[in-house]
Amino acid sequence: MRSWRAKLVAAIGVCLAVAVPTGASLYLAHRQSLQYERANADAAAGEVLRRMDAMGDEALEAYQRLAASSSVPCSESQLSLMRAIDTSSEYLHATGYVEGGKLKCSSLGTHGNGIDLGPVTYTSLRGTRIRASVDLQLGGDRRFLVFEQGGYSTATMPEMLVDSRTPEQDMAVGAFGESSRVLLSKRGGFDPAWMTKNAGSAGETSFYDGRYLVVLRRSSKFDVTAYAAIPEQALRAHMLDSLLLLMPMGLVLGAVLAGMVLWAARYRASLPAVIQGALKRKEFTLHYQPIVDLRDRRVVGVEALLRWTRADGSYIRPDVFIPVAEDCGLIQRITAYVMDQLAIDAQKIVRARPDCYISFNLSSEDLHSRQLVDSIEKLLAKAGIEARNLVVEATEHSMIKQDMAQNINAEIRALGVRIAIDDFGTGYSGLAYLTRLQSDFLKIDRTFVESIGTDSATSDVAIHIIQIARSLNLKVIAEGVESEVQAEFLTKQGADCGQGWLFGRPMPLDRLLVEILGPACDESFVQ
Ligand code: G
Ligand code: G
Ligand code: MN
Repeated sequence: MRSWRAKLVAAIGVCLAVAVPTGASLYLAHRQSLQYERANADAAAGEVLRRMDAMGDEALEAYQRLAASSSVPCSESQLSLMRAIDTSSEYLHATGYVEGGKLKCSSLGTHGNGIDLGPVTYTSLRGTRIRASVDLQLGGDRRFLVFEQGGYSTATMPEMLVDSRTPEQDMAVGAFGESSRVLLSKRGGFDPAWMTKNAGSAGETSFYDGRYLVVLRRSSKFDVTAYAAIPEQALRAHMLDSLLLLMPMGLVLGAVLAGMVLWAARYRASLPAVIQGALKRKEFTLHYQPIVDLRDRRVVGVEALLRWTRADGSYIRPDVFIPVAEDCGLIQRITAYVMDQLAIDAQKIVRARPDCYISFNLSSEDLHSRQLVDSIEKLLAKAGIEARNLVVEATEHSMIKQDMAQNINAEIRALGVRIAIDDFGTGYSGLAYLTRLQSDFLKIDRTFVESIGTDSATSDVAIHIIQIARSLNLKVIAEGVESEVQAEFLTKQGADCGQGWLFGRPMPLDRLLVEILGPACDESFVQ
């Protein structure tokens, strides 16, 4: 059942390891190509807009210069001014004089009765009369964009506004009158629906209409909007390019991740056998971490913590192998091992400090078997220590089968051995349960000590746990105390003891005996 579940978890892990990077590379390719194309379209629309604005500026300047010159319309001096304007401007093909809708004369010469310019297509917001497609009768079928204001006119070849090179060959570009919605110049495909989209207050917008990715840029000066549009095929081609670049990376990453998942699964599957071997070869050792009275910082106890260094020197953390041992039914053998070692070490600790206690950790399986009580009795006898020198630590979680655990708890306490509830606050048992359970110490989990003084949601939990413990007459041990600030806060709130790097890290027995167990323990913690 367990191996079946482990296989399922591994299979799901492998699927995710492959699917996530592959999916991510697809998504990235899509996003990247869209971003790239949008930037291209934006640059192209920007270029059209720049030319439209430049042409508008040139036209305005031409009307001003012609109006300012006091020469008679169509006089020789005015024609030469028109020619001068033409040569100095980039986008104006011709400047001229208009009367009654007819071009009487221009920089190209006089036109007799005048060339009929045809109907005005629309009048812009600033009053310029615009004719979108005028035959100036210069031969051929060339059509001009003619602007007229105050009797003077300018003519531009619309192709000039859109003939710039674009990175995408099939990019469509053009410009239209913003308020009139009249197309002024275009190259490539066009959809009148684009003109109905509002470029917004920023004067710029982009959208995908199902066939084209379109960018609109509205002039801040004139009543015109430029656009650039990239057809779907071009988008797809670029997307494919990005994908060809990103997909192999995604696949390699997926394969590496899948390999890691498989490795981790196999490693975990092989651990039970390795743990059994380690028990035989005695690769486990116990380290001890001091527990101090918070008022005077004197050592009142030590917690035994299991350490596993393999023959090859690699270190395996208890949070890795303890859950595996619990899963595969090896935890009771580990506990027996710990208690064997403890019998030897406890004797030395108590000899050095008769008023100190030693605590050790139990798992849920341990608390479900009466054998534990016998083992504890044997341990006390073998070590030659008193019951008051021993404390067992059990997590809330480990007491799930409440009735069973409650009975064994009671028997342990009947021996005079005290019980600490470990990692308090991380389990899920109710308060009612805590009142029924007989115990002596409550250990505040280090996550709640860590958050002291921060504005995280759990920063007040330590205060509440201390209050609960006091109302139940339990001594409070705060775990994971790393700073003076935490220690002072906990002392002020009424916690009794502290354990953590501030007072001492877990260490081998010989170091504990030399460095920590100096002055006598505080009597009040030993009954
Ligand atoms: O100190 P350390 O990081 O090694 O502890 C990690 C976890 O392993 C802690 O939750 C601790 O309670 C648990 N642990 C350490 N030693 C033992 C042990 O001997 N038995 C059990 N069941 N758990 C232990
Ligand atoms: O059994 P328990 O879950 O209480 O184990 C205590 C755990 O906390 C061990 O893993 C131990 O190494 C670790 N620990 C002890 N003191 C500190 C500390 O001050 N800071 C941190 N981060 N971990 C600590
Ligand atoms: Mn513990």
